[in-house]
Amino acid sequence: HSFFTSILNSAPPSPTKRHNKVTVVGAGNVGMAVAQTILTQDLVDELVLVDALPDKLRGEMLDLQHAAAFLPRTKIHASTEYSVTAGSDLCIVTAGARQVSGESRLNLVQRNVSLFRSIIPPLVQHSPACVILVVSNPVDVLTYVAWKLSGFPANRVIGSGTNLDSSRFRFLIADHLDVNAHDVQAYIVGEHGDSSVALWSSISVGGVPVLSFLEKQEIAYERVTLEKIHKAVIESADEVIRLKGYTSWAIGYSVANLARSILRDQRKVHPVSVLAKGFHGIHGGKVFLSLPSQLGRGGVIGVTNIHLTPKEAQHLRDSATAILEVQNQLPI
Ligand code: 6V0
Repeated sequence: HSFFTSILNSAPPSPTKRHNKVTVVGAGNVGMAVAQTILTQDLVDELVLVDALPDKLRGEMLDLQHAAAFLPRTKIHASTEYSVTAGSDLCIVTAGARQVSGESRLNLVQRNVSLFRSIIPPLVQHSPACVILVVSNPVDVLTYVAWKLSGFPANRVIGSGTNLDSSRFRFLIADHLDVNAHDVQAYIVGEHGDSSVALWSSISVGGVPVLSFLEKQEIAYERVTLEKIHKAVIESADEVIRLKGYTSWAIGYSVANLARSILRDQRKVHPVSVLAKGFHGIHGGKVFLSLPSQLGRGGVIGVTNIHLTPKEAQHLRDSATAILEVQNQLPI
């Protein structure tokens, strides 16, 4: 029995639309914010949740499935077993020990490396052609760890990096100037963390380069304001964690935005963590950090040839050194 009667004598042709499947590992605050943002944006046909806690996982799956009447049609699965992830186009890793207030992201690393040993190999086994997007912190080091454990080419392993920091930066500049954050172009690159680098020369509002505008108007004090804004960006994760215990909405939207660029082959430029060896004088070790990169179906298409002042390039190399110091202590 069927509710519908076919108007054809034979079975209808199967749809030719590309089938998108995304896996989110870690059904915690961040994973669920990512999952629900992806669902509302109609990005995927199948969404898979994986976590180590079966009850929490099933609860989250049912809660999302019960919203089916209000959401674009998406098949939602959840399991502690990785076989359910088979054939994913994109695997987003948010599992991890959470950063506690006052703890630096780099301190989290040892706790999360061993987790990754149980997560990355099965993901790769079941989805050998996927793009891996790492969100767990410290994101730059863990993106390197995921790359090493996966054996994937570097274009298919990406860290969410400073995509979120740049969004916070754009919001604060927009708020300060009372303009729309969409019209603010501004990049934070380098480490997602204390040593991140604000590219002052990249800031423009509605196509007007902000620094040269301020210089021409001789508004010197604004430079100090912008520096304060960068400091506020660095401190903002800690502030949210102190106030509500974790961060979730902004990282959820930020990661869904990356997922859209990848799955829909948008070729948009995002500051994300990529293999940075050879860029801007970064030598001496394979390090992942954020650089404005073009994203599409295959992952990273290329890194933008941004112009850095000698000071900015030095800050970027310092950021690379800070990440490498931690990385070099890892048994990987
Ligand atoms: P959370 O709410 O504690 O969720 C973590 C989830 O991971 C839990 O549900 C765990 O059960 C699960 N988990 C633990 N071990 C495993 C395992 N072996 N396999 C599968 N699942 C497992 O943490 P929250 O969601 O708040 O944060 C997750 C990670 O994201 C942390 O490392 C954060 O520091 C990081 N963030 C990264 C951001 C970024 O910009 N890159 C931003 C915010 C948080």
